[in-house]
Amino acid sequence: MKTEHAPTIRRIDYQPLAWTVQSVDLHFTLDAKATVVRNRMHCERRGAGPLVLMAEGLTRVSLTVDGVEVVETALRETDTGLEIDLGERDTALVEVVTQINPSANTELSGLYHSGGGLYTQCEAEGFRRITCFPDRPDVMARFTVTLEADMAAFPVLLSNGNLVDSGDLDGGRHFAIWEDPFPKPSYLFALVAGDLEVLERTEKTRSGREVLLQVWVEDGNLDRADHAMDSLVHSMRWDEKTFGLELDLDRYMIVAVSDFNMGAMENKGLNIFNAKFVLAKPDTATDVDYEHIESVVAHEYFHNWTGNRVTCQDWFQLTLKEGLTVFRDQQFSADMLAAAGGESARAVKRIEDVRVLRTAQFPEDAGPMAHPIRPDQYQAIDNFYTATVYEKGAEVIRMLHTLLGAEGFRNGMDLYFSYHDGQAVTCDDFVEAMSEANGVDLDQFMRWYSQRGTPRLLAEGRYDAAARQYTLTLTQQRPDGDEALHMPVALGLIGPDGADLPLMLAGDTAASPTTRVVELKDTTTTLVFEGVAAEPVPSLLRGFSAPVILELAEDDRRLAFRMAHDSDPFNRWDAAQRFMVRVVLAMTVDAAKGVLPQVPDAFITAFGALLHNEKLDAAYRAVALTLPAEAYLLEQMTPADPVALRRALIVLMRSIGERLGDSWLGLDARLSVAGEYRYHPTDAGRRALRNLGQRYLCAAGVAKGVERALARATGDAHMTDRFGALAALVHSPASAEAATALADFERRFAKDALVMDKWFAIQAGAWRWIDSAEPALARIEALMSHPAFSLSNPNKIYALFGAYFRANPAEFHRADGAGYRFWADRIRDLNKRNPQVASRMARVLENWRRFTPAQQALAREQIEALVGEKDLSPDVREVLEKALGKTD
Ligand code: B3K
Ligand code: ZN
Repeated sequence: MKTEHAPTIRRIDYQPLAWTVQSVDLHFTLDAKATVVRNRMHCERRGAGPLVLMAEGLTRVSLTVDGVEVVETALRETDTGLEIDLGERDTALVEVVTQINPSANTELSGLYHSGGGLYTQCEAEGFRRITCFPDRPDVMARFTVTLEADMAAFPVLLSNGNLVDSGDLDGGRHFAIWEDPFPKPSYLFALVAGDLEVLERTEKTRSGREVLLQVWVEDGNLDRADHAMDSLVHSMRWDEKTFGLELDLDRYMIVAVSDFNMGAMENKGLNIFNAKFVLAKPDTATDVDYEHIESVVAHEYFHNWTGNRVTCQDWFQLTLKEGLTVFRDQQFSADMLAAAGGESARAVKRIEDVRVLRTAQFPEDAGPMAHPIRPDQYQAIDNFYTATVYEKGAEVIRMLHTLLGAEGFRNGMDLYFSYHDGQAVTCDDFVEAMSEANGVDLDQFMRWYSQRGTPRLLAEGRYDAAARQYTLTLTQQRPDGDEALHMPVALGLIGPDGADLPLMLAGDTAASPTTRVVELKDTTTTLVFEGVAAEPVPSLLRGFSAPVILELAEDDRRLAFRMAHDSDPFNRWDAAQRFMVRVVLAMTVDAAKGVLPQVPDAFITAFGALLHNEKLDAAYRAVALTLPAEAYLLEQMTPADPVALRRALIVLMRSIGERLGDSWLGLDARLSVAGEYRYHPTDAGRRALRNLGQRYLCAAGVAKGVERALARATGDAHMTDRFGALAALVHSPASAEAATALADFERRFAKDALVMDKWFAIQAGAWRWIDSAEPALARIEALMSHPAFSLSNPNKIYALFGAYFRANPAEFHRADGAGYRFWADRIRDLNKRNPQVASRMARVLENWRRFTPAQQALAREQIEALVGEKDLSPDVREVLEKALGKTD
């Protein structure tokens, strides 16, 4: 592990390398403890200078150039690897042999051992932990890979591309040779060796080519692979239809592995997945798991074009592939949902995506890690796989889609591929293709790539009855005083009867439809709507057309009106969220003063009206009646006081459960879904609303609700119902029933690692509904010695520690600072094992300055103690120093 203070890498310093690699032959003699890698690179000169190879933690066995050992004088060891002076040559065959120990690789970057098998993770800089190589995305080479291993230990041998040969060797060994026909950067290299089972399907691509699709899983999991396979086929079809993009290989493989740092990885033709985003069957996976699997499978598949065929010049351009691919997977999921569940299901998807943006990205963009979607500098690139690069990046692409229209966007994509297929390019190249294909100037739009912080949009409306005019003034406010942004604002005006008004701006010859997209380019824009017969209620930023914070003064009456009438389903949901935020914040002020918070009648009435509106789909009602996430609410408080917020939320949830108890109980019976479980948005929506109702009923301690939840949690329900009921009990004062349900769940699933992750997470996130309840921290400390828990498995870390730090703010930010001390101990330990995971966990306290002075002092003490330690990984150090304001 590198322990030095890492240097800052800057975007403006980008230089192409003097040497590139045309083709590479890799030969692996695989072994869990001592794998030997022989790497033959055919290198070609592109400019003046030595051959630069990156290397990390490798034992080098030999190094030759054109068959001759490299003399010491031609070799320079550097902080990141080595440089070889190749004299006057223009081409060179460089061969390097290294030895590595996959079992000792606890960082899970490079080649590592998991559950008896060997797996790789190379993005961003893992390949240099396998062999010496110019490990940068702008070096694209053709790979041939030979894998050789013991047949009994590693019966399956996989790598990128097509299998060209395989066979037996002496001594119970065997080999496989894989050839990837497409040049690729080293971060897309992958290999898998293990005892795996496969689900296979052959499909024809749109042009009639037959392709073999495979989902590889550990022994015993074959009955959980169908949904991933279906999702893959749907993704293929969608990309053919929407973007004319076809699978370019004869074989496409997905492999599920239990130990994995993130969600999944788009290695060319050999995607490696965290098992939780592959494995599902009704008894073990919830509707939400099914939904996530579909979108992650799609995301990795879509990378094959946006990321693999056209990749990034350097890691600063990460959003080029990530923002675009997230946008593509969001559109795919929305289309899939709409095809099965109608347009309302599409709106629900948009709402979920914006919820993620607001809870994860907005706080990031307001804290010490704030960065533009294309950052200008970093110390550890793994710290920049962020919500900003991914989710805000996707919003930026979505704005292009809105500004150019679906057809214009498609034309831009076509042009992008026609110019850049097979290249490593920049975000400018992408936006230029969009601009050229549409004859639209997007220079100002590029500012989205360089400004950090969430812009605010201040809106003010004025109605002039005599002139029948409505004047709307929209003012952009940018955090760093940056220049004005180019953004689309979709808006409508709602008449007093609740119906949208036709929109007519000065200069229009005819009224436009009821939602109109206005392009803002200036700091202030004034719009004058003509012929407005009565004072309208504005509905702004429909569909969340730009990633900004909209500030518009609306009283309770207006919010209730929009909750009832806004024709834009996103804004209708948003009106409910705004009402909830206002109510919760007012209640929190009382809670902080020790006054018992009161829930206003007007709120319960508006909430109940949505609940009772049978014209709205169940899925939509479920999202509309879900309270905003605590992380999002804390963002609206200064100082943030999680304990007072929690007190307010407990009162609010109880009150919703009590005052609407009969309605929830009635719905519970009406929403039951008959027949076998199927993953379908309509069914899932009914289950979601029923589970939400259960949460409110149990929170209020409604006896019938608790009884039903206990029966469901311990009966023979599928996982969506079982877990929904368990969650309702754990998040309630019914502690005896919760304990019974938790014990039942543990008994059933003790051997099922993925299901046990849910069991750990629900307990780590448990609120204290009654004073006598055990604090979450005590429970977590006890669970660390549970036989199903493991400190070397990232999913377990995220389940037990991540859920506590992120999803349980009131318990984590305890007044005695015990939560922070626990956090610091976990970071110390994880830093040694797995810096990427440690750094993700370290980030949970980056916004420590937002909390009360007493909490700030306690948090600062722990952060400073950690920063003072000398063996901190660059990943963790960068995060903590930024948190303290030591680097920018
Ligand atoms: N591209 C990978 C992320 C790799 C993260 C490396 N620390 C997964 C994805 O976005 O599809
Ligand atoms: Zn991605």
